[in-house]
Amino acid sequence: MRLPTVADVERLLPAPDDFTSRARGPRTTARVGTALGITFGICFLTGVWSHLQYDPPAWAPIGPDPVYLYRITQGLHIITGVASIPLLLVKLWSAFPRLFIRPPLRPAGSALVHLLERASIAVLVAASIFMVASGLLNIAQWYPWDFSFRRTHEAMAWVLIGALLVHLAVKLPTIRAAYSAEGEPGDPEDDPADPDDRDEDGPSRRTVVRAAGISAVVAGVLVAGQAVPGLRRVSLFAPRTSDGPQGLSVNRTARAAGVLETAPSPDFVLELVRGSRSVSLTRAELEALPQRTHVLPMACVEGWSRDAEWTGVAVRDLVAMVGGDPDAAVAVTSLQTRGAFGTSELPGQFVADHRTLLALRINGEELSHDHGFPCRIIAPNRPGVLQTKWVQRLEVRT
Ligand SMILES: Nc1nc2c(c(=O)[nH]1)N[C@H]1C(S)=C(S)[C@@H](COP(=O)(O)O)O[C@H]1N2
Ligand SMILES: [Mo]
Repeated sequence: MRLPTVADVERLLPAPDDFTSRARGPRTTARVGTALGITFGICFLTGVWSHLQYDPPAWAPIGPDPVYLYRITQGLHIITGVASIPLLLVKLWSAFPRLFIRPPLRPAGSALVHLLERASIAVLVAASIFMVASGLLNIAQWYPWDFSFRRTHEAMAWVLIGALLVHLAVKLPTIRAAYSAEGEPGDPEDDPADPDDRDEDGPSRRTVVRAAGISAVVAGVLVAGQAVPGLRRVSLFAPRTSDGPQGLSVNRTARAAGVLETAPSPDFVLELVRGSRSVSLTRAELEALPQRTHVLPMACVEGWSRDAEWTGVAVRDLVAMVGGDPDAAVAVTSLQTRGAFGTSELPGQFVADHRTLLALRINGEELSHDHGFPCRIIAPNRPGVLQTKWVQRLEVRT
């Protein structure tokens, strides 16, 4: 028995011409690719923005205004990310036959160029799939990995955008040609009288491009209800549209945070610390301080967001009680014993804003245990993960 040769294996693989669907090919790929470029572009920019809001650098001090900014950018991030999924699938399908192009073996130079181009596409496809999959799993709050979601998702975004730019540069002539072929007389894909055309299989290019576009819009609408009030009822795919207690979803429950006993305890006191000065306040004492009420959104990184009416003590009033400046930064610590997000840092501009509250009530009711009883932070234009619940200690930085 002889071993199969390269030529034997080659004969078993399909060739690009074996794929007969007339809807595949550069014109479909270019159109769906343009749409995908737009959704990926918005998703990338809003993602970078989210990282800046999460951890504002000194050169980009992001403040409390506009109040709804993060709600909008992060809503868009999730909507465009999800809308990318059908576009990505159709694009891969339309270019799939090209995977079977036999690389030129000579001259060595063109073989190398071919290899590099394929490698960049491999990186692009792998990064795209990783971004979409890790983003979706994060929305579902399922972390079947050991790495930090935030750091890895961000690092891969840069890999993706780099590979995308290389891909665009390499394909620019093909993309141009694909667009300029549109509407030319004798366009074989659109001529039902063309006998060649009738031999080919499947739906037309127009049908496929249109279906990809409609699927992207439908996918986007299905998650949009997490953030857009009017779409709530049609958003079947939004994992957290359902009203949680007091009209607001819950990400981490009191049980998951390990505060079931400490948070409702009658011994609870809020510690207010500045240098060597410190003040302890019971919940009743907090309630006796001047209260303010503001309507502010809760906007989670996972794309869900909702307005609520919050009532509590302005953080700047508390800072003043220990003699701090009205725009001093404040370190927030919660009672939480398990998992991430138990602490946060309020930059000075948020403290200075009288809408930044240590909230005691939501929508007119006492905070429920899952929403952060006895007290929680709520500030305008902040990512949800920084709106710390079950606050136990506020330390003024100056
Ligand atoms: N201590 C603590 N606070 C927290 C969290 C947490 O895990 N621990 N989760 C945050 C996240 S990710 C969000 S989106 C908001 C949600 O607030 P809610 O559960 O009251 O709707 O709380 C934030 N506050
Ligand atoms: Mo969140």
